[in-house]
Amino acid sequence: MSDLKLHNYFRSSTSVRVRIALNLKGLDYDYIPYALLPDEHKSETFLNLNPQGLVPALEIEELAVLTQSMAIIEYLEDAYPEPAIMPPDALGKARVRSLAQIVGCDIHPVNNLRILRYITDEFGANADAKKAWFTRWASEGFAALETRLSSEPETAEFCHGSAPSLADICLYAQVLNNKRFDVDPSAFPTIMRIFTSCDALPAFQDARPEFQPDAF
Ligand SMILES: N[C@@H](CCC(=O)N[C@@H](CS)C(=O)NCC(=O)O)C(=O)O
Repeated sequence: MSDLKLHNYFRSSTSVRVRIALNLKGLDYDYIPYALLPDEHKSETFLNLNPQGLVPALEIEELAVLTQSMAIIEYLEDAYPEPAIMPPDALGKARVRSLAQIVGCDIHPVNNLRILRYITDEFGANADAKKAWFTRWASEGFAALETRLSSEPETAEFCHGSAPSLADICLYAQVLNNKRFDVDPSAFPTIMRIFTSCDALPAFQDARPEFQPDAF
């Protein structure tokens, strides 16, 4: 039993993000799964934790329930500063947040399960249309991310220097998501090079969907 309980789902990319951050910080946590397809995240039990009905939520025993993956990760950074996943300087922090938010604010939200369900239920989108929708927004965001990462001098082994940061966490989780929808990675060589660097680290590997207890 740990003081930290992660309410999440194996395939959820926002859950992947938080699992990576917990792993990078070397924190043990209890894994509490919610299957999204049968809507377990809409159950009274989960809505009591997060009225938004979205995973992940990080429960800190007797203290708080945190929601929103970026806020959870920034909490972990504040509460457990080592190893750092944000640069020390203000400009570096702004750059890392900006890269991370291309994924977190501009790619992921429009491709979430509830959006894909909505375009299916309200507008009759079939599997091909959903794939086209997903690819449109993922590719547009990744094109900008690729341009920045390939041209900005702060990019090195990882998005920002030689250690993984919040930007790498978001990049990694989104690359895994893109694979599910067959988004062609060939246009994004820098992103894929950084993905490979991340994938070599156990903290990232161990967070992959296929290694979670609820994976099927
Ligand atoms: N901005 C939120 C998004 C959370 C989110 O959308 N989670 C997805 C899984 S990746 C979810 O719970 N989807 C359920 C649904 O769309 O019904 C975060 O970063 O935590």
